Amino acid sequence: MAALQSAAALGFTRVGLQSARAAEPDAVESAPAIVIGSGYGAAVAALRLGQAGIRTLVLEMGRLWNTPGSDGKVFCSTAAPDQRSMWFRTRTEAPLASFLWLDLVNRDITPYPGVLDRVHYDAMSVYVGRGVGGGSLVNGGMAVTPLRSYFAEQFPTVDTAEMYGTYFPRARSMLGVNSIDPAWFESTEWYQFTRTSRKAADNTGLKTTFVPNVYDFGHMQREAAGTAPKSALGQEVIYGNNSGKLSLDKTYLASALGTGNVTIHTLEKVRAISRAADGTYVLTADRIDLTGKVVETKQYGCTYLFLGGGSIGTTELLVRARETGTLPALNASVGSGWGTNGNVMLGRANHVWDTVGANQSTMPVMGIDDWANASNPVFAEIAPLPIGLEHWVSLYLAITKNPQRASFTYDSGSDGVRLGWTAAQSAVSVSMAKKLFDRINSANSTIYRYDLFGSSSKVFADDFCYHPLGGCVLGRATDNYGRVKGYSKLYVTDGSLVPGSIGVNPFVTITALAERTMARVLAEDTAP
Ligand code: FAE
Repeated sequence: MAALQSAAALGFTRVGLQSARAAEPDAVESAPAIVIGSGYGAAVAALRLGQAGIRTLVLEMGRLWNTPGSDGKVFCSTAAPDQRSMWFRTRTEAPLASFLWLDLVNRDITPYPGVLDRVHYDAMSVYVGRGVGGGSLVNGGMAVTPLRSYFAEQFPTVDTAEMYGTYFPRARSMLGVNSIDPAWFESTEWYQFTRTSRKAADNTGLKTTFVPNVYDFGHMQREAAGTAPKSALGQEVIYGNNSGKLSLDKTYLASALGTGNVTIHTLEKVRAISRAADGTYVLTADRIDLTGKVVETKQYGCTYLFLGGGSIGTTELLVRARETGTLPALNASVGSGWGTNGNVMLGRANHVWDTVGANQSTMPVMGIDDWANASNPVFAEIAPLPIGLEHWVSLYLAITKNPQRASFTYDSGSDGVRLGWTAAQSAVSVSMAKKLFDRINSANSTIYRYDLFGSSSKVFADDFCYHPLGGCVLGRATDNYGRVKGYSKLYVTDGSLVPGSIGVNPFVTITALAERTMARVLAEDTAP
């Protein structure tokens, strides 16, 4: 974090534009390379550009999360959310809306650039991280490498041997992936909830598997022993972790700033991209203050532009650029091929003797792996519900092989995009999750929980997702390496490249693909 603080102080040169570009503002800040966003794809781009000696500017719409609030902590916990929790809201919008049908979970808050956003479309809302580090600040840290055969199915033009031999190992090592000590897992009260879910899966004849994480399990054991401050064991996760988690600001982005070639501007949202006559890119970005007011509109120029705003951020920028005519040569695939990674959340009620424990770690470490079941492939993460009391709920985030895809369209009224995803498309994920969990309930004589997702007794939360994927799919909107078709020196490096589904939690895949893109681009495109 010290690296981030010192590098954030670095300035940027203002250069005058030539008169040929008189229609544009008379001054821009320019850099050879600009990266939009600071999540996984963006962080990889920034580091590799910086290491190549290319001066690079990162534009991130969220905050740099390094300053403690009045409670001495940078982030707030899920148990006591305040303004730091969510992106400009008057009330939190947690995924679990209720407990015993009561609205005990959400709180009124003051609008502020908080770390978690929930972006609403007509029939789907998407959770994303906001801040330096993007989704890594708010996610559960599950660092899963996809099944090789499914990766090959989703990316038929990508060399899987190279991915599994070079880029996945590189991504895992850079991200600091580690695994829980199985002996500690079996003995600690903090994973009783996982062992209870595993027992239910075992009784059904289903396979469970440990999943690695970027949370430091050594730190977690010290939390349990009382020798480190509690973060994962202190109900911290979706609104940020104050310690323990290797989010991108501690890995890729810290290294990127360490090269001395990378600068990050925060609270700056790029809203338009165009191309100048000389082929360089011109960006328009709104700088906001902590109340959300636009205090300055800036213009940036660059030769190389890397889009890492995430599946919905990048896709919105490119759809708008195509439809408003600022990048008219973008092809028709831009905006399409979007999916939820088949996400559905649900809870089961355990028998009174099958306790889940009042103390639960917020970091998931196990999944039920039924992906090999060709008639109903599902991978279900065993999720925590850490509310500090015994509640007998087993919670899951199911990743189903839902083949449905949707497209984004430009809405000139709002200058935003609409997502064509429908409730019927979510119903496909629900039906797959239900088939698996009906089996589990039947084998264990248990039932679903009806009280967790609002007052409507909804069992399957199918109206939000954590894993937005696609919109600028590799090989369709881009070439086989993320170079955007129709333009040179324009690249996508984030979750937009993944065609709607990858079968497991996606950030390791996004990171590895970005490593592959950067290796190719730096070898072929940036020579003088
Ligand atoms: P992402 O990390 O979303 O970063 C995009 C960044 O760009 C953000 O910081 C934005 O603020 C910024 N941005 C967007 N538009 C603009 C703009 N116009 N101007 C300036 N900045 C902009 O993109 N995945 C896993 O693999 N394991 C997990 O355990 C897991 N748990 C999750 C839990 C939660 C609650 C959530 C929300 C997600 C979870 N995910 C998990 C998903 C994972 O975080 C997500 O796939 C990645 O963060 C996506 O990486 P990208 O690089 O695509």
